[in-house]
Amino acid sequence: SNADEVTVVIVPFPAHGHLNQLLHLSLLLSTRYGLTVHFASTASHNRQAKLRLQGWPLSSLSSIHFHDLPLPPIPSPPPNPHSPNSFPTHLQPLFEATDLICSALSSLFLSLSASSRRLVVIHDHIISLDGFEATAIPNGESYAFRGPSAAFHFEAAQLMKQGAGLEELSSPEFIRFIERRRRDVVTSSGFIMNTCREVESEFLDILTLQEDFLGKPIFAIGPLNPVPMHNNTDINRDECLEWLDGHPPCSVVYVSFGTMSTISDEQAEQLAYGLRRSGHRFLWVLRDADRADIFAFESSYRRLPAGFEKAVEGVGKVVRGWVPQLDVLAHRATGGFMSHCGWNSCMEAVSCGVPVMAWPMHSDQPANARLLAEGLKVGVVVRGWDRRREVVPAERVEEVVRIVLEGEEGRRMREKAREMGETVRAAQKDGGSSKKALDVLVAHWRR
Ligand code: BUP
Repeated sequence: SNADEVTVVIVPFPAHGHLNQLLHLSLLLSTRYGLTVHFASTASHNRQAKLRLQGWPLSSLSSIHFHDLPLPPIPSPPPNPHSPNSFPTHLQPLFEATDLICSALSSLFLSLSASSRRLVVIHDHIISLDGFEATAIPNGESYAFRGPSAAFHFEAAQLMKQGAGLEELSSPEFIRFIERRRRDVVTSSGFIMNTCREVESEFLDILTLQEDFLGKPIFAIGPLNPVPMHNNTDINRDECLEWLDGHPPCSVVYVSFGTMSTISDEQAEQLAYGLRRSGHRFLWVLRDADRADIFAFESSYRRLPAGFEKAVEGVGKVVRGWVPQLDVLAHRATGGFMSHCGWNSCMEAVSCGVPVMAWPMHSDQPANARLLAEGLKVGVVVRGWDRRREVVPAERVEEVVRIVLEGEEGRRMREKAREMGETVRAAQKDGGSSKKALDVLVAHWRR
């Protein structure tokens, strides 16, 4: 029976960057520590998380108990190319959906707590668990997973103190979220973060003293993503990896702005010209932001200047669907990553040793971009945050590609990124800081 065991329930926020980090954590806990792990979201978000899993064998998914929580269909308005610094408003329905997710969780918590020695709930910190009161479940404890970087949590607290920053997130729903989250922190036993001391020790030290962490322990256990080995014998390899095989080491720029951003046609055109003018090879994921339910709608087709793709054939490849980003970053042909600096992308780039051309779009991304470029010196910022409302011209795109892939500054940056990658990968292994932190946490649950 399960009654001697620790049962873990993971409750992600249902957007890809969040689902992805918590699915990695679920797989680490079940495969490395042999814990019983439940992953609770809507049917469509569970399906999305599994479909887009990277870095793990598909068979490992069978070690997780997925719960498809019954929910009415979530409305899914189309994403507009949003002005930078505004929260992607088409995801608003997801905030309402999380209320329903939480109310559907109470009975799951109760039945699992009855059949286990200890129930550990790990919930995304932007989800508020009204259904879970540590006090009401005597053998239960909860942890808030704070998905973004420590640098962001530091900056956000500074902004809040100054009373600024809220206007960008100022929908009543969002404010309600922040309020309820505060209540959750009081009952939680600590925080889990997808970062590591090798990347953010200074910020982590500050956070332990920061008011919103209430003196509770912070477990920095990242990077949660595995780092895949470069393997060109796998018969199911994605076509874009085969395309990369044909190019020399560190010669290709990988361009992607994640799953929550849509760029305007005007910006796409300047980016296209800039990449072409740089003369360097590129692999570009051109897509609109995910809808709330990715299975309910086809992603729309994005136009590029007439004849562009033909003109760059062999040198540049545009993908309108999905690429296995972790494998792309781990591929030896990839020499730089033009990125919006979502935190998943940052940890993936850093752990694979790839320098970043940082182009932040919203939320935590400006803080992440500064951390990589100015703090760690493994990247260059494409355009300052003060100029976020302007279209980045082709000339600037060309310039940053050349900075990273050519010349002395680029060579130093690539070298620094490579060394950083080794250090960060060591954090996940025996004796490493993140591995130790997770060992301590799991031992505490098993006490
Ligand atoms: Br697009 C794309 N393939 O084609 P971030 C993304 N990804 O594997 P976001 C692919 O999605 P938030 C693709 O590896 C990363 O794990 C990528 O997460 C993967 O940004 C994830 O980088 C994207 O955190 O989410 O999607 O904007 O801002 O919420 O972190």
